[in-house]
Amino acid sequence: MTASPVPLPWWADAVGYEVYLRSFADSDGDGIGDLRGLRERLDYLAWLGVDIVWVTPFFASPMHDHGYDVADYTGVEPLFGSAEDVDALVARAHELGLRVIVDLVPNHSSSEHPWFRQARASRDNPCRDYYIWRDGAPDGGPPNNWVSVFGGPAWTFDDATGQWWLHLFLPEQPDLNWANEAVRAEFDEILRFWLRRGVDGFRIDVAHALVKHPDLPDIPEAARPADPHDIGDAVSRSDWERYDHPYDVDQEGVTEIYRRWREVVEPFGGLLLGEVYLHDPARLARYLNPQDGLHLSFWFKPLHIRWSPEAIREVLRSAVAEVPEHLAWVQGSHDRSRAATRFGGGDLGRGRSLALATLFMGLPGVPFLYMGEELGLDDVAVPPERSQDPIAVRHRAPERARDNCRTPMPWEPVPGHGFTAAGVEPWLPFGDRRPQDTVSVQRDDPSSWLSRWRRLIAVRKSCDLGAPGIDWVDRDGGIVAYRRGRTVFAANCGDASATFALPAGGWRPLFDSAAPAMDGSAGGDRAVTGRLALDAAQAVILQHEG
Ligand code: TEU
Repeated sequence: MTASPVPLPWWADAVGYEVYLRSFADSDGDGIGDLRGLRERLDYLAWLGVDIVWVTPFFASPMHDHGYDVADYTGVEPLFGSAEDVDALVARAHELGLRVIVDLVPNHSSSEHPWFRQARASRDNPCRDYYIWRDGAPDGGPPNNWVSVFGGPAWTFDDATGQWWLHLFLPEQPDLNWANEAVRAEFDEILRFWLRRGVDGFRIDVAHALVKHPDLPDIPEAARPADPHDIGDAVSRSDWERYDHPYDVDQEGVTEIYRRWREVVEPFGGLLLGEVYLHDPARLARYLNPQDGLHLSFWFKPLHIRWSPEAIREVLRSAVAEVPEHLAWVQGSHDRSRAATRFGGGDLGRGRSLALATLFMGLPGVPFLYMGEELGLDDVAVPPERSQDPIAVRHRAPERARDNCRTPMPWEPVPGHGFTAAGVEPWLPFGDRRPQDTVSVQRDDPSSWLSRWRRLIAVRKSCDLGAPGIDWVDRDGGIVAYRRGRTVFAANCGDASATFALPAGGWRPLFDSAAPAMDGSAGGDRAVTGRLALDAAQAVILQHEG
């Protein structure tokens, strides 16, 4: 008798899509995207071919960090809609075969959460220990030298109770104390609440930071050698990057929380996808134990590299080697400059972004798109007077502002861009989007970026990715390529045309990033053998014949 195979989880061959809710679709004409707007656009996502829709936070919030400051984990922010709108969203998504994952923010709450209000009321309030309070240093300064990710000290003094509270982000985002069992119990119930409402899982905000070293020691200045592949942008010159972080993030014990959550989500078949923002794949792997860890984590290194074959080879290979099967592959997010812009801007950047996506598609794990990536959208240069991001507004660091990648989706070439009603000023400007940037124009054009991305996703679905393991078949030079079972994925990540040797046999093109229409790849759909030539930024998927 042979053992029956372990069934694959529902996300095994999925493609994910991040919806930055404020900027996706505005149904009520207030200039801010909302849940009903998203529901009305779900058909588009189904048509595009994605399976998982990650929706950024829609919970009650004073919006100091645009919803990543949650004042009620089970209440819906009226700006985005109602609990019924969430139900309707999930129901419609499921009708279309889409899964919805919600954005859980467990590292910190809003300072307006009732827990924090009570915690602040007195030192002996039962909620005091939900947060991290300390006396100041002997000189009257903060308890230690920790810094906020957004800049400045990670501590704020509370006049009323004479102690400091810890916040790795804004002062309005006090860090929860995960050493407290009561906090753990609260979150078990929050997870169950949303699972019972029908959501399919969670994206877990700053999943690597929940546990802090109990002694809160000072952190040392960064001693890392410069990473030759790092993009070297404003982010890498921030307060946060000036330090190493041995005590404030990625502590022993954080994975215990996810072990507990696995038990909570398992009866519902829920997905746990961590925002584990660590650039060391070996550290990341610790969160992804198949038995009791997170099911998936994003791998963010591709958002921090310069465009070069060496950098791409390194970020893909190092992660695949350490964490097969459990990575969510991303090249964009609502926190970073858009991929097309980072990779050179305009058609150059768009082509490179599509080439990288082609490489993502055959790797073990789940590729995710950031809203608008499929249109090849560049950043919008949001003028300083329109800045919304607290990094720009509070910390006066416009060069690090995240607004440029968060502007509204251009759906149609009409006033309001199909995002909002004509004449409504959206919360962030549309910028100078052209008709050919919009969904409706690209949808009708088989040679558009959107059409190519859609074909790419369809090809991923059609090829057999069941084969375990991948073989890197590139040698050197500009081409990055690997073979998975009967399929080869290859991209020219260099600046000039290049050729590479295909593995033995005939190879039939399934996808060609440079081809304007289906099946019109460089070699037609005839099988190719021997050496294959690819232009700079051209990417292909080929299947072995026979
Ligand atoms: O971002 C997390 C974040 O900023 C960190 O992971 C950071 O990039 C890293 O530690 C630097 O090394 C999430 C959300 O995506 C973002 O929009 C929120 O502002 C933030 O958390 C706070 O909730």
